[in-house]
Amino acid sequence: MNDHLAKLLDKKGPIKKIGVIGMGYVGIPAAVLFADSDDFDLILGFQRDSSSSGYKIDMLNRGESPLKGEEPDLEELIEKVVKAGKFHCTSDFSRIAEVDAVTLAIQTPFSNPQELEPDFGALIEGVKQVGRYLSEGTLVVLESTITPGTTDGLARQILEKESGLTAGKDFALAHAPERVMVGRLLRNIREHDRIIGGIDQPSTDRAVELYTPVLTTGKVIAMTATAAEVTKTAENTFRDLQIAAINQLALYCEAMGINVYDVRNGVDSLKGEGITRAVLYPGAGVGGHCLTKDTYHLERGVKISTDALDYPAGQDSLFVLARKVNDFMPVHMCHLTMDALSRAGKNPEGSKVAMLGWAFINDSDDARNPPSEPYRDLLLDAGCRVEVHDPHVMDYPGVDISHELSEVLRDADVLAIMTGHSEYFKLEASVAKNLMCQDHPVIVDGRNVVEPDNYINAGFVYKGIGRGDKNSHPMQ
Ligand code: SAJ
Repeated sequence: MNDHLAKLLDKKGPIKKIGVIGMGYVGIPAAVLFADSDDFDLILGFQRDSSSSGYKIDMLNRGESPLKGEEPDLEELIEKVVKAGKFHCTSDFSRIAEVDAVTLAIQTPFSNPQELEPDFGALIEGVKQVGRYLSEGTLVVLESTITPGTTDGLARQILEKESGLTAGKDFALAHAPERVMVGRLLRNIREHDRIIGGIDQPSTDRAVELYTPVLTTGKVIAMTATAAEVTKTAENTFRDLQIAAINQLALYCEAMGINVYDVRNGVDSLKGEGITRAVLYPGAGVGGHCLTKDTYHLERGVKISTDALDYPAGQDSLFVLARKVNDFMPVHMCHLTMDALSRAGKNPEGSKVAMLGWAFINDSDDARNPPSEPYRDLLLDAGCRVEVHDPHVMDYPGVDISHELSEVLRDADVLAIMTGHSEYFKLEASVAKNLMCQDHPVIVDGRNVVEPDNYINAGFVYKGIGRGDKNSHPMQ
């Protein structure tokens, strides 16, 4: 089979026309970087003409970027390749028949965040479209983050069923996971090493041919398709694990009455050949669209594996336990809040909590799966009144988000910092105390934003994640 495919690809010659499906944060920069390469003649960006995102088609064909936020050089590059006739966006998926290679960059959001089950619906629809118009000798590449086993399993089955062709014989199939971050899309594609995994060697080689021209400092790291899927999910699983390790240590330090940041600095000081310690930062929780789901992609992948998993059998893996530690942190924030209210002689019922920060990450408006949401839910369950401030998030379903910090702080019993937005580092204890207008207001610092003594000396009841050295301070 491989020989047949290798001969077919050889006969077809170098990749000249590429299709990119999904004109989003991943697809648009990928498409215009392909278009900017002299190795390729034409890039077609495929976008469903739906009510929610069909507007992107005309915008892109006018050389404009439909993406929000600052993306250095992206708008200029779109305009350049459109003017040069190297890139065109279309909703006519039948034109997939024209291309030598097609990549799919379609989001796999949660269908149910509580169940952490991904919704592969849009991706499956995209794969079906490719299958319908797939021609012999074409390379198909999945860029979305997917459960290990999907490329060589579900995607392969759909493509073969829809096209009547055989993967690894009539067409090449690979996975090349995206590793882009908002604000640095073009730079990440050019400079990050690119994991590329085919279902067989000819597929891997063909995918390496596709991506090599857009890499500047990034290198190709070739492997099998399933290894590529595991790499992508594991790199985020490992980050989540590292964060869980320091969160667990922060809870230990609170219990032992010491400062986790002293310990962190100490552990981090151990450096030298090969003795690294990836000590990250404790906080009020882990949100976002990557770390909250990729562990469960990996877990599902190993569950459908063929050989028996030797450990763990029937209990949480280390990785799932890490997820549970990180998901406990908003609960811990609530415990700290309740303890502090009790020290201040207040009943949670009716107490006003000023929540500072809704976004899942500092100085961003990205509010996907924010730890602030479970924290707020717990406060409401305890009978608290909650007002939320965030300088960047404009709106969020079911939550009023204020942009007036002084209004949110006014007459509040508790000031709780959930996101480390730069604005909060400038807040003075005296200003907060005057606005809160309490003898002993409470501050719960979830992101190590404030200097504890500034607030303790101003009469606050202070609680901070990992601050066992301060959390039982004498009242001023
Ligand atoms: N967080 C901590 N402590 C830390 C670091 C992060 O509590 O030391 C929390 C953040 O507050 C946030 C969550 O974890 O709630 C996720 O933060 P993140 O910095 O990992 O940001 P993400 O979720 O956008 O992760 C993305 C990932 N990139 C891709 O999937 C392409 C991840 O692989 C990158 O490592 C990460 O960006 C990055 O380093 O910027």
